[in-house]
Amino acid sequence: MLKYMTAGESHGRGLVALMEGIPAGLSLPAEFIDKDLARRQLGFGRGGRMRIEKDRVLIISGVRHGLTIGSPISLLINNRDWENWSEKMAVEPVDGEFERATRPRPGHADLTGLLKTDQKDVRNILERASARETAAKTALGAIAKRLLEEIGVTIVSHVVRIGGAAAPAAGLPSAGDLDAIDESPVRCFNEQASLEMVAEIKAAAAEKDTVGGIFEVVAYGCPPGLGSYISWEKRLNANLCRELAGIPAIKGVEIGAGFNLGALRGSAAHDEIEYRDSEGYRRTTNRAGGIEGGMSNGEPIVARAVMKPIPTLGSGLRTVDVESKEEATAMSERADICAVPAAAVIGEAAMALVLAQAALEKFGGDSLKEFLRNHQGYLDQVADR
Ligand code: EPS
Repeated sequence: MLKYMTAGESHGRGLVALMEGIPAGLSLPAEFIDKDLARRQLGFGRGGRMRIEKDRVLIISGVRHGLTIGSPISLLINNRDWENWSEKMAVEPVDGEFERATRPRPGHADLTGLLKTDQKDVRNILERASARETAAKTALGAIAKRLLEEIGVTIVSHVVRIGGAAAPAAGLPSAGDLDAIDESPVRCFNEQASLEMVAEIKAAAAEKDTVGGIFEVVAYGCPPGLGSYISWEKRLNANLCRELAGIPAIKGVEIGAGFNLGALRGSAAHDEIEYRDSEGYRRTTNRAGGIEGGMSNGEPIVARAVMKPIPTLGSGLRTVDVESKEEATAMSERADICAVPAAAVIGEAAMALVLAQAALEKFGGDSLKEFLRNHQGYLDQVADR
């Protein structure tokens, strides 16, 4: 069982992540995690904060001499910006009263968070609701990716839409394309569409507006049988949707042909089965996005998620001041114009966490050796059928 949790406020001292369930003996260099932290910071349209931070992980526990030892792994990512906030976000009581943020931004957690927790300062809500948390999630996802690498599972993400600019429907990028995708300022695998996406972001910025989009995440190398048809909480598709929808600002998730399946007849919606001596069972198409009956079916796992435009607008939406109850313009914090390229990297983490969880459930093992032995035994069993 893989358990994980994050903590930390956007302008607090730092972010913390905790993970239990990774077997002993897995090589886990901090640089492996740092690489994804850096990738999460990229993308045209990010705000000023990304120029302040240079996220680096400090592994506090669970790793010795480069290898996991089976105990909980804990991570710390310091917020460089903390030095500008150490008083405003002090843990200890401070003298005097700070001006409260009272003009909640529509689209954010601000107003409902205040009502729910019976607090008066929007800052107490937004500090945790901020997508800064996703740095910690990305770090956890990198650990999951490291484990998955051992069983030949690789994950790639790319941006397929930003506002009105969409990448043409083409084949899926492979894991080997990841570096080329990361080179694009919007992490799009099509050069022309990249330019159009950058133009969309520039146009939104010029009008003090923001823009959302859609990213796709693909996992290669999953054996058939991760997840289960037995009950809802073990269904791989359910867990993938939950993890992806848990990324801030995600409003929709689809797997494979997704919402388009609603328009198709059954005869055109499924993936017929073939058998080849060299490859075993395979599908002629992949409309299911690699998941049938709540289980991976051996084809690439394909999920897409839509991110709404960031609700913090330079221009400010109409709101109500929660102290005076007067009409007001929503507060404007520093924010991104577009964070879809970053969300795609976080989507990789979501996919990795779900697949690592399912793989650990299927193969178990307290040591990497045991995990790999069980994995290989299962592959042999499948090959015999
Ligand atoms: C983010 C850090 C935040 C924002 C952004 C994502 O830092 P700051 O609030 O200091 O600018 O840049 O989060 C949001 C805009 C949001 O609405 O959640 C990060 O590390 O990714």
